[in-house]
Amino acid sequence: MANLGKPPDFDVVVIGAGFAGLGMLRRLREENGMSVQVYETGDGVGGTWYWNRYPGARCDSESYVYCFTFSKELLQDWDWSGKYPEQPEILSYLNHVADRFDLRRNIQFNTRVTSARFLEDTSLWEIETDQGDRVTAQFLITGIGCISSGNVPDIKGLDSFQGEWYHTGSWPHEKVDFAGKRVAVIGTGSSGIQSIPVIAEQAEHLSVFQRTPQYTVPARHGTVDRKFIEEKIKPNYEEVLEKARWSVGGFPIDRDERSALEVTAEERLEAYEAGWAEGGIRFLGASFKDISVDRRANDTMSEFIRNKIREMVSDPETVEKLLPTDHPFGSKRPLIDTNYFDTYNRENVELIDIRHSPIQEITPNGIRTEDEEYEFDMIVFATGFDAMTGTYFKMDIRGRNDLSLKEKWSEGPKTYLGLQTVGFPNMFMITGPGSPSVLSNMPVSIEQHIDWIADLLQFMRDGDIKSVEADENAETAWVAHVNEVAEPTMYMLADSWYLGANIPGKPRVFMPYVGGVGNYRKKCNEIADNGYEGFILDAGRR
Ligand code: NA7
Repeated sequence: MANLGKPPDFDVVVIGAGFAGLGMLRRLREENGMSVQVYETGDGVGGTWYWNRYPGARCDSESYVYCFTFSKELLQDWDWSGKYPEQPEILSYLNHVADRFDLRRNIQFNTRVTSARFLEDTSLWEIETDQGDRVTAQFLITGIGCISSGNVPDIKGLDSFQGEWYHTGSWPHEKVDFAGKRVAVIGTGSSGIQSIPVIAEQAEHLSVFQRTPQYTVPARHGTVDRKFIEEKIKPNYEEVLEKARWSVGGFPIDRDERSALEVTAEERLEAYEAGWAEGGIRFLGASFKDISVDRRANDTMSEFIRNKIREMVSDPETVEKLLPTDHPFGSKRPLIDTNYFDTYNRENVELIDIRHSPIQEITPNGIRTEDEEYEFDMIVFATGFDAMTGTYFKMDIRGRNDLSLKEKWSEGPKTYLGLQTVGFPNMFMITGPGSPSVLSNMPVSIEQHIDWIADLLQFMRDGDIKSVEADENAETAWVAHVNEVAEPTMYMLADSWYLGANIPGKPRVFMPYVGGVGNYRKKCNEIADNGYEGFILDAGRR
């Protein structure tokens, strides 16, 4: 009770200094006039783009929509060099934002939040860090990313390996030299398919250990089309961005509103070929409306990609291993690549199918599968993340009645709108589970949450409201809705990290919201307009 009446150290503590944390800090400090403290584990800003420095790392969103939109000047001033932004350039951009808006003075780097506890007598959060900080704040906001806890699989013998090994998601800041080395890459998700072609060009020999074959689409990456940006984008930025905000995936592209099954085979092929030629998100986003919900429609696209693989890879045995036949296109995270399949035509690259001959152990000299032992100088784990919930569980977050978040979410995350979870008043998650998050162009979803949260905090301040907490019924209904919209989609037909299937023992629950960013934004806005329906606003505490 000692804290009663005492003001908190900060209005808000934000965890993380990636896109979400930087944007939240700026908005709350500059527009709400709040005191904000950000804690960041890394020694610089950037979040995902600080840690994922592996060769070939780049974003799958085209650069002109992978950015903050709060500043017209920033939008006009910043020039991306690539069609897709590459990791070093995104990191430079985020550093530029931090400097330009003087954000660093409220960020404490090299500091990991270890615990956060809701103090019921004062309705404040008490936050502790590994640097010995112990501070209070009225609000706790997580900007910790959805894919930020690396998954190094528990394979027997890793400690005995005498070569170098790395995980793509915590890549060293120093240059990793592949020259003259025999390298293994385990994993063929986004990080694998981006890094494999680059490593293949530098290493003496590269062995790719593949568990699940993938559908991947050429990115058609290159330098940015300046004419397009100067003539079509910059003069119309607000319009372009509005289109992205109300779209399905956060991109300003038009979807083909026809069914893949209502057109002739020739028309379908023509559409797929046109999309393939454009590449990347334009192939994925502009496809027929029923690819993600109708298996027969989906089969047409899945087979189209399989045929492309057959055309691109020359060795028939390798083709067989590469063909994805056990899951439909789009049921795992759609991938876009640069020279991925071509890489298997190189003399120094081999593909090892570990679905049929699983890895048994890592030995001092390499990797032993059921069939064979291979020798390596280096192993690259491109084995993904404990997505959506892993980073939350690394902290001891406790709400009312000392309930831990880990306990509350033991059967899978439960949230209202992916923004709050019952039992944890005054805590908000930016792109939390139950929101479009990873199924969308992240900055669009991040900024929507930032603005929505900041508006609510302002509403509370104006109304002298001390605490806000999602209502139990609202949360239950939202969780049911998230499941209901996911159920008929292709997403339920693969073992993916969206479902937690990549982490042994993790509950199989579809975590992001598949209803589309435009629909989701509309729901959030309506809820706010109705006085924050489904949230309990309490003026009484503190
Ligand atoms: P992903 O997409 O989770 O890919 C991880 C890959 O590693 C995938 O091919 C997995 O096979 C494979 N994997 C995972 N665990 C193992 C074990 N134990 N043994 C062998 N292979 C394994 O992670 P990424 O880093 O590539 O991408 C993450 C996201 O970042 C991406 O989707 C974008 O949003 C950006 P599986 O398919 O599970 O059989």
